[in-house]
Amino acid sequence: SDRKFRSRSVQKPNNSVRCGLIQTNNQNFRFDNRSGANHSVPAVSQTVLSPIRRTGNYKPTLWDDDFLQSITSDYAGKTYSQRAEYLKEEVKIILLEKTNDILDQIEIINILERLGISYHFTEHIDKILEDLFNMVDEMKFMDLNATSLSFRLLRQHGFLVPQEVFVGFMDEKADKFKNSFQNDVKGLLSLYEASYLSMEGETIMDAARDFAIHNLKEIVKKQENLDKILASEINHTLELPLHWRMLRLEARWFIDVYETMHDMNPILLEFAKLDFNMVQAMYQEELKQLSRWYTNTKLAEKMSFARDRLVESFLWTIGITFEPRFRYCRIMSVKLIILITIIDDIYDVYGTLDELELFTHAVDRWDINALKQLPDYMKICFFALFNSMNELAYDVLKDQDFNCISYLKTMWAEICKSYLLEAKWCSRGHTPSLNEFLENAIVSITGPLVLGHIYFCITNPIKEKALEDLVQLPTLIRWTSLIARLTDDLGTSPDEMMKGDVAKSVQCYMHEKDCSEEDARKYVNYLVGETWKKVNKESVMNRVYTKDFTRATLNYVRIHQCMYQHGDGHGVPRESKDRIMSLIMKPFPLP
Ligand code: 0FV
Ligand code: MN
Ligand code: MN
Ligand code: MN
Ligand code: MN
Repeated sequence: SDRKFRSRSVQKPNNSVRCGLIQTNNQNFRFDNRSGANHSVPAVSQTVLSPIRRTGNYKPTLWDDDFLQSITSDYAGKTYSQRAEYLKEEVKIILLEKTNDILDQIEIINILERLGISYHFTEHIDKILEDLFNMVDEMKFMDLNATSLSFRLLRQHGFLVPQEVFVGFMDEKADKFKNSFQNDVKGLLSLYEASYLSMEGETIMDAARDFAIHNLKEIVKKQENLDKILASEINHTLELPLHWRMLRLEARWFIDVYETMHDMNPILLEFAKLDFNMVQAMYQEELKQLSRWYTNTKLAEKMSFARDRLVESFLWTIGITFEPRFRYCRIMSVKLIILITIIDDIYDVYGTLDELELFTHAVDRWDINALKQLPDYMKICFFALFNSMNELAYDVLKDQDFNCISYLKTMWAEICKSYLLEAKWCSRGHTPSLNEFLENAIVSITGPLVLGHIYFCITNPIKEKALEDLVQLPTLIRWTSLIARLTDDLGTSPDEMMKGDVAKSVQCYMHEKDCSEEDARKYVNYLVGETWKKVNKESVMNRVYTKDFTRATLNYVRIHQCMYQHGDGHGVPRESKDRIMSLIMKPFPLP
């Protein structure tokens, strides 16, 4: 009955290491072999003791400091800013003056968003979408593409347009879409993308998704003369819909697609490429600055057992906030993610249970005097954590006369407690029920910490109401953290099980239901889809947070789905190499 659980233990010879330690003086220490030459047994306090430690066997980074400092870009500085300003004005004229019909404006807004340049025109776009929302009754009478596109854009921008705008495309009972639309490729693609903006209980939207997926698959399969670009567009989005995609990477991909479209506008294309290159040059500067900081901390050198992932950490932060104005947020969040990565490895791989108790306690006290109780390798880490959090708190205090250190401290204490609980489960070989696991794992995924941290980085003025909400693990953060956890587990648990980590969502579900790994993965994927519906509702309904913050929470989910799309993009350097090259290193060639 416990087949999977047993096979888990068999695969992982290391799993029992923590339990097998000899207890001396309440420390998980054993006598090191090297001390075997001593004939008398020395007092425990002065012995060379060394715990048995596990290894993550992580691959070294692909991006060392010398390489990062050597990057140069033609698009840094002011060389191209005049051309960019000119193009930006031209795009504005296309959007506002040359296009009179609102549906044509919607099409352009869609292109601007997909090209990654809509952030230059947010006020104009919001105004147009407001006008569109005022004609929501007419949406029933548009064509399938226009209705779907309008629906998606409105919901993405926080307008609560009802699913009933689609009834005109369905049979009388409104339970199935009419067969007359089954070959409308453009309409189906738009309907498919729109269906990912659905909320729980919206059966019309469920029917829309089924109908679109089924027919798009048929079209790819049957139409031999289907346009190659269209076919690759369909396959691309069937793998992961637009609403779930990391914005920058999707823009990078779409710019190439757009270039080949027959109705492509060269002004839009040139502005998209130029802007991409200029933003990329800013990323490179940020990365150089961060690499200097990182090298100076000696964290990678001192923590050689842990993942050394500066550039990957930077990729996460581009996923969460990509716009140039969020530079400060990216810088501070990279530091945070590096610390999370190292501390996670301490709890999952390197530390002994007793050390982990000490570290958890030290973080809870948030007292630099706690350092003297910690083993040496933890001293560096705790100090770096202390400094980085204090740096953020200092900046917030300086700018806003508000001291947020107690919030940061509490969030970190919660993380360490959730990490410790997982380490204890792991050492006992305990596999909790999926719900018991997830209640803790939505904290241990660090969503509440990362998003709370980001709240302080991007919010000015900080609002008492939002803060009260934030500390209570509000639904927006619960659901986004849940998807993050589930996608992390889908991508990383195969390796984690080999290394003897605690059972993750997939394994907990297998254990609980006594089902195959394949079925468990299917169920976890299903949960991802259902939870997105809750996120969609939250992001439209909540009035507590700023648009910037709400967007960051959705982007936080998207970057998880990106990093774990084909495996472990954070732990395995080659998994993210192409993404890093195309987003951070390689500009678009321009004439
Ligand atoms: C966790 O990896 C980890 F370090 C991540 C996700 C990078 C940090 C990124 C953000 C916090 C945005 P791992 O799969 O080892 O995490 P678990 O929780 O499964 O040990
Ligand atoms: Mn881990
Ligand atoms: Mn962990
Ligand atoms: Mn059990
Ligand atoms: Mn993981």
